[in-house]
Amino acid sequence: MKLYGSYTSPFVRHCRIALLEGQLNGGLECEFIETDADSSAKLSPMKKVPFLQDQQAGKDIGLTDSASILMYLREQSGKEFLTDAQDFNLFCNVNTVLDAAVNLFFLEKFDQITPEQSSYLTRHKDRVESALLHLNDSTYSSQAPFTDGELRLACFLDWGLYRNRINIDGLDNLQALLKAARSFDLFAQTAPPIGA
Ligand SMILES: N[C@@H](CCC(=O)N[C@@H](CS)C(=O)NCC(=O)O)C(=O)O
Repeated sequence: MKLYGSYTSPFVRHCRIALLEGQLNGGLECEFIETDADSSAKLSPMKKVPFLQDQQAGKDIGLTDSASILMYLREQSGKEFLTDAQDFNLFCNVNTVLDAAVNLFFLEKFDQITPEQSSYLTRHKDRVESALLHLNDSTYSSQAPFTDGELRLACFLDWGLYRNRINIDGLDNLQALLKAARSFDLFAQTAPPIGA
């Protein structure tokens, strides 16, 4: 099995955590292959990371979204994935916010387009801000094990701070979750590299 991705993507990070968990608990055999935007454009029809290929034991499985990859990695490790509607809702909401924040990031980085130049990007920016306030209205686990909704949220928060895309000052429940996640060894081991 091969998991392709970058060391900075929050979507990939969540999959890398599930992969490490599977390797520790059940001997999951999967190689992580670092992949840049040029390669992902050639190797995945979605032109995004992560993607996964499994050609072990006569299989020919190609997965091109972090959600299906997580489901597959959890299945292969004998674990459940998103069985609770509220946690699933959290996972979906964080994906919505991440898509908005990642779009804002790439448009600014590659095309120098900012929300000041686009009413739809302003809506994306407002979405990120209102979602953070909303997500702060809940409390989260204070230590591992974390749910997949919580892991996705922690991956988003850490990426948002790493890329200077969010401010969580005063958002105590989000700060508490991030602090707790950072003391979970697999979350710490998958932190984005400084300066990338
Ligand atoms: N829905 C996808 C989103 C993945 C995604 O947006 N990945 C970003 C990196 S953080 C990417 O590869 N972007 C490249 C592009 O947009 O061209 C998933 O969950 O896997």
